[in-house]
Amino acid sequence: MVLKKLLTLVLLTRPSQVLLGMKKRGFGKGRWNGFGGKVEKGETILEAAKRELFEESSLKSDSLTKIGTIDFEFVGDPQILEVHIFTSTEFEGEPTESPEMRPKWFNVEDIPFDTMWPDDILWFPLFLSGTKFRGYFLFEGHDKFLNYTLDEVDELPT
Ligand code: 8OG
Repeated sequence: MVLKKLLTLVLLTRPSQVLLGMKKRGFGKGRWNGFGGKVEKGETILEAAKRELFEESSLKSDSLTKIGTIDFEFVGDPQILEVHIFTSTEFEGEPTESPEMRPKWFNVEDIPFDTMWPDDILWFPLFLSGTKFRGYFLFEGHDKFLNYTLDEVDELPT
């Protein structure tokens, strides 16, 4: 049986820049990433994306658009992480440090891929060009993936 855990990830942009946060604790600690986390019982994926964005950055967005979905499998772990990735250029508030994340705007040419999840360098160009995508990565540990698929798609399931 395949166990799936639903997660969200929000990547906000402004012209030529993307907002990332330095993850201060837990899964992915020490890596720059978008804002997100687990979908809780009783909420939709979109509701979870908005909630996690606000909890981790103090920003609110009512216009999140889904840009991609990636399944992550880890060797030896039966649970697959299904990460739903959203983006928006519209949001309210000031990015504010939280116990989980320290936000910072990056120019798109200075995205710190060396201190991000290793798969990100492959799909960020799709996200930055507004191309929807579906991906799968098989990780061994947290620093290396063994194989992957990444496909552009016209539509993404909600
Ligand atoms: O609640 P928690 O912080 O554990 O959620 C994990 C976050 O990390 C969630 O937003 C999904 C995201 N995430 C992964 N794997 C990867 C990955 O390979 N790349 C990026 N950019 N984000 C990831 O779980």
